[in-house]
Amino acid sequence: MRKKAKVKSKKAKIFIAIFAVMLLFSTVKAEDGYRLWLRYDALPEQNARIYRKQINSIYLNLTAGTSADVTLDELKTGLKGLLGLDIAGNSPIKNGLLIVGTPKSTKYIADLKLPLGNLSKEGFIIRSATIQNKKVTIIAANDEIGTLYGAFHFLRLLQTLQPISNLNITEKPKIKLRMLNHWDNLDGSIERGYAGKSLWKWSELPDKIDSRYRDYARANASIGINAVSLNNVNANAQILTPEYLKKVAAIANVFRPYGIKVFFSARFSAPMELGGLLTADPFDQGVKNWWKQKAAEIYLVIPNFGGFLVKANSEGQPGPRTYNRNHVDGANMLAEALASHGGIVIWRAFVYDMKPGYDRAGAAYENLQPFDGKFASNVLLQVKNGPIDFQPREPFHPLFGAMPKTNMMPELQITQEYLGFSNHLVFLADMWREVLDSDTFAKGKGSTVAKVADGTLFGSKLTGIAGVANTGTDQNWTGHDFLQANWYSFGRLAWNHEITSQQIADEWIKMTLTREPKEVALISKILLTSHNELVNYMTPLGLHHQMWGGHHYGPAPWWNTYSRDDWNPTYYNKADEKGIGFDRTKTGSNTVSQYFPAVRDEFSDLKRIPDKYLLWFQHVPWTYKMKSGKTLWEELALHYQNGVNWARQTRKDWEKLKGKIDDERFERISRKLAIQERDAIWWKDASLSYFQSLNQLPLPKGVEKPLKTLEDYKKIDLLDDFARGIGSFDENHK
Ligand code: BDP
Repeated sequence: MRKKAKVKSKKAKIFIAIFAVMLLFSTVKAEDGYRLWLRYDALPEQNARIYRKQINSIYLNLTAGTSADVTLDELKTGLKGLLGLDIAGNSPIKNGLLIVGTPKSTKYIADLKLPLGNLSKEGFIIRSATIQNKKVTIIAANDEIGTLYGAFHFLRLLQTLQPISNLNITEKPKIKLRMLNHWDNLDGSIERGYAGKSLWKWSELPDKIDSRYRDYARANASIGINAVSLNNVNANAQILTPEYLKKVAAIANVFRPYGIKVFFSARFSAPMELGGLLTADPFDQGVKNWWKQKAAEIYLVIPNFGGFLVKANSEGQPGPRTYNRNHVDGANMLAEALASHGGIVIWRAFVYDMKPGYDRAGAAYENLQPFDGKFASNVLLQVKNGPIDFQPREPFHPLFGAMPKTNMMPELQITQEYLGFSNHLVFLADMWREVLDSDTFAKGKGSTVAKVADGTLFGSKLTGIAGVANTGTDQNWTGHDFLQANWYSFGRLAWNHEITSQQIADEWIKMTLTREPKEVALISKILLTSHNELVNYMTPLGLHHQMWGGHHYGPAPWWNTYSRDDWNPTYYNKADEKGIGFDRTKTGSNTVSQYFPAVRDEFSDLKRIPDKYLLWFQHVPWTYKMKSGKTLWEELALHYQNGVNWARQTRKDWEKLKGKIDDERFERISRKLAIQERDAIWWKDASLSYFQSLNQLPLPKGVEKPLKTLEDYKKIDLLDDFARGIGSFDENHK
């Protein structure tokens, strides 16, 4: 008996030991994506050994504010993880010392007389130096927040295995306000959010502070994001109540050391909804007073409050035009309420009203351009990258360059409302580069959108760029592990719009997935080809808004039943038996004339317009001979097919990475890539079936026949989980 019991307990012990090891292993190696690009796992020993000779201790003596703690914390965590170093904060001068501070806080830095002059608060210098005959590295800035950005930059050098022996880096952000816009509702849902619920737990706040707020702030600071608007632009006035202001203040407190200011969307009719006023007319004294008092109340609770983001008179939102006032009247009234507190108003230019025979692409320009020079100096006009609405590809918005006396801020969408939600891998840095590099010709050649955004074209002092966030409560933050790269890219480009998408891809891959050169090259090929190919299988050659209305996921080029014409795909493709495309030239809506002459002339000329914008600006016969010598129909069909081929090839490429990255992420990404391939085929087949039903032309060689009939595609209920790819994929996939 006793022997048996002993055997049993021995077995039990072994079992417990195995279980414990497994548990340890699973916690250490849990590759759930939560750590984003800030993983700090040990570097390969041969690299770490070299780095440890160059860095082995820290001197950080910042006392001015709270960013000091987080800077020290970050460096300690980073250097411990990457290099295995245990370091305290105040080592004496010796070889390998990392000195972090401002000229005010640190005499060593003051003595070096570094050219920090025009680096503002956020810039920094990282330099290798010799002090008292010892080789040290300096991270210096004018302000604590600059040292935090410098620390993240330095850690990135290690994470991406860059040399650090002879550093001479000077960085400062090109754009002042680098902002995420969350479209989060106060009930926890997210408009156009595909990665779970809202990160903000309003019912728990202000008493309970979710640990994710800090992790989120840290991730943002690591890429230079310094402003966050918390709630949906389709706003609920409740956020302006004293109860909610306390909650917002609690979030703002977590963000502050990370250099992040909080904003929120203010509902224009709040004085009526909360204040019991009978109007929200911006000229009404009672209304003005209400906003002034509200602003004072906000700043008492949140001293570094950023300001309001406002969607007015757009898609049912209230605004000044409800009272026969205009956008300037509304924006300036709010701006005045915030001005004495240093707050700003971000007024959205996403305004379009349906009129008979109108072209939605021209609406924002018509509504806002006439007000150039009239907005208060603390107003930023936030303009979407393209004239319609976050399509897979749009030409740049004609308002860029057209309002030289107005502070203007591009709005990009990181969340993939029209680009396959969090199911499709697409690297948006490429798309954003295309927009930022677009030449408006406002002041001759070289007047790029980037120069409008950074203020250098017209000398604007208040500059900004916003991205609609793709984060949520999913453990990996963004639903698809790869789409973390878009959050990362937005921050990097907002900081420096000159870095290439190749560089951003390389950094992100090395920090997040692998540093093995062969694998990095393969993954970066996937990333850098993805945007073009997604456009190919969804909306090639300038097609746009071909998604089924409402949720904007799958193809429905035949859809024409919305009461508002401009929500119907047929309104945008104008396809019939003879041809396809939206004529925006002189013979059509002529909204191409909103661009400066050089651009207008290029896009109006069938011979000169780049293929990628063709059907955006021109209505073209199916039989039109393209630059390639093929007909438009052949080209179009081949573009769809190319997109499908890419999706297939990408799955094959991904398979090659099995065993090269951890199984968890490998499997999760594999499943998403399978959905993407299925959807690419669906897009091609549904779109070509429809167009073919109009033009009756045969498919060119090399294009696969659709799997189903047009009627089958029309029947797919896009509201079911299968269609959106979030149902059980394996059951449904064929
Ligand atoms: C559209 C979205 C809608 C947003 C709107 C906006 O479909 O959910 O509210 O943009 O930007 O793309 O205000």
